[in-house]
Amino acid sequence: MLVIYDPTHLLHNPTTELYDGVATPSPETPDRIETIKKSLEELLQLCWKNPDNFSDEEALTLHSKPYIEYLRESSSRLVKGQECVTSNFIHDTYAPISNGTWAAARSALNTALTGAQSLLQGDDNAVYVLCRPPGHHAGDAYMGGYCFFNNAGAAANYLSAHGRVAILDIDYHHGNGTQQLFYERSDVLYVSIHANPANQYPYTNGFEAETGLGKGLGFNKNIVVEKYCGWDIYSHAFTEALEAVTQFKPDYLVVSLGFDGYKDDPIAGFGLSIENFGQISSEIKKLGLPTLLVQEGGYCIEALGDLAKEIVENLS
Ligand code: OKP
Ligand code: ZN
Repeated sequence: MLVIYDPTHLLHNPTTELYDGVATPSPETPDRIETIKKSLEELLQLCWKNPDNFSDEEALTLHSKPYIEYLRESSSRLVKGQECVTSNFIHDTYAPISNGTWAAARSALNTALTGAQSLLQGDDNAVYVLCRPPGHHAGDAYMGGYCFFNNAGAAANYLSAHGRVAILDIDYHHGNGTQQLFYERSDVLYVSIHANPANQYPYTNGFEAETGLGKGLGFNKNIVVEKYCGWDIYSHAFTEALEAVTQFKPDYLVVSLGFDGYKDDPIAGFGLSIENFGQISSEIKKLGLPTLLVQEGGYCIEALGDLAKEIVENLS
């Protein structure tokens, strides 16, 4: 397996998010990716690559001009130590911008697009995009939930010029941004298994009645499970998700890979063990598709390295 990694992510280092108006430490920290990197470096079958530079025109096609300019300017305006979570371009209070945010979010797009390109070139049948900040809550003109640009969405859109693309989102939270970006498209399928939005973030989207619009009707599938549901229930939901992917007959698979379903995740958790993530991974391998793994959430720092290893070892 090939891994794409860029240390530029370190420039985005938020200290606090606003939770119910109160400044709270942010769990979306640089050591998430650094700990996964250290752990994967122990696996000898991996190849590592730094991302290529993609132009703004290539990388930012899914986002609106005013939103892009807002993020670029606000990020450059802030000085060290300053953070900002209020604007017209945010859907919650969980995406703190600081001086390094633009560079880091932009590099995450390069990382995802380099992964997509490597997959197209046939460098490997599975590529791991080890990026942050995550992306699946970012929509065309908004940030939120630690996300600024939609990395998996950009990769899927890039691949869609060469075939049918299925996005399988296994982060604990619904990827409302990804859903929005592809809601009226039939060439990219979005399938997500996530915690019930009636009581879990992002609250506003992710219900099973949301199935797409216009041409996209039938190409958005939300599968809802409850917090701490455990493997018995989760595995059924996962099988249902895989059936939807298979039925679509994609040429490429993009996995929004969140580790926050892990049982000890501090902000989430489906009650899944490290072995369960291995089972998920071997089922994905059985699909036999060129697969791009794009890192999303996962906040249990002590387990992230083992979770990533488990995914890689069962998919290689
Ligand atoms: C991002 B990703 C926690 C309130 C909600 C936002 C969660 C964003 C998750 N105190 N926090 O999908 O992992
Ligand atoms: Zn999540």
